[in-house]
Amino acid sequence: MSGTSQSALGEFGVQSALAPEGAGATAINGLTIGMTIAFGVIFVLLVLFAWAVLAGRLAPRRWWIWAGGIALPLVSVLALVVVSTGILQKITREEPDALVIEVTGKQFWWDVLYDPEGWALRDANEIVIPKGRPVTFRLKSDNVIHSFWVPKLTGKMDMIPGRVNTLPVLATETGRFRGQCAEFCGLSHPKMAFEVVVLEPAEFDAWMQRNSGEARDAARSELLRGRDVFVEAGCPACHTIRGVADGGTLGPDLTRVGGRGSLGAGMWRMNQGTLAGWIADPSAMKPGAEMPSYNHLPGPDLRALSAYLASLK
Ligand code: HEC
Ligand SMILES: [Cu+2]
Repeated sequence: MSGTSQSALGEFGVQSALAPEGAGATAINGLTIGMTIAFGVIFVLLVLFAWAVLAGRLAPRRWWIWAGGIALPLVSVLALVVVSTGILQKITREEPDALVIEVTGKQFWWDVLYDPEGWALRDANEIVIPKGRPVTFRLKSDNVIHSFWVPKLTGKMDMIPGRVNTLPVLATETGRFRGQCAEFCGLSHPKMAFEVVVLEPAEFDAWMQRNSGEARDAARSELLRGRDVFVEAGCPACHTIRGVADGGTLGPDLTRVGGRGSLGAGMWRMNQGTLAGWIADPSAMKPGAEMPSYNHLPGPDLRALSAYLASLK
């Protein structure tokens, strides 16, 4: 992350594998700490041993080679393989009744489809999940390889064109956790982040209910104007706002864009100002973004359009 004052989610710890809030990340963190301690102890013993020999307090023996050169590495590496394979199996085991969320890596954003065989609710760049309920992420890409990583929840998993990888997650705390694309995927790869929002199960159900319908109505005349500009300017070629313009999938779904915590896949705070800046010149905010700039829009239209998008919560 660039560390500029504009970064939406720069607080320390929102993206740290050492502060786990999910079952997978907790297991990985335990393994990391256990390994560090075990190999730290071996290292200290080795240093003491070498010191004793060099200082002439211990005479070298031939069997040391067998014990220290073969037996010890064999036993410790074997133990590591057994323990880490067990943990890997545990954290990649899928629950049959898990909520399935399909996430497709794009350049440079995330298409999100909740429960593809059921609700089939589409969203983008922010993923809401319930606490304490198993979730299976179904990870895809239709362009290059991306990697889906939310360090506080679990390990990372690649998104590979032509393949479907699954990643089970069990969040143990509520909160907002930052994720990041972890595989170089083009010019704005470092600007391809997202947030996972973990809610209490009842709040999650209410969230789903509230968001599964059409976009919020444009209540004021400025917002109505903004909605018209959205259609007239040709935005629906790439974007869907349910109930206003359906079908565009080349860009993120905008049905509840103003309700997201960040704009541009985890990059800027979401508000009318950043929205207007984005629409006028996306590639200034994100080099290589596959959206044309709309700097020819008259000022009042740009204001109405950004006010309308900000109102979609
Ligand atoms: C040619 C396709 C295309 C057109 C036309 C287009 N966009 Fe986009 N838009 C995109 C893509 C692709 C992205 C994602 C870019 C990224 O994050 O890398 C995007 C991102 C956005 C975002 C950020 C969404 C988010 O979740 O952060 C907003 C807001 C947006 N577009 C608004 C508009 C508006 C308003 C118009 C019309 C004036 C428009 N777009 C026209 C392709 C398009
Ligand atoms: Cu990527």
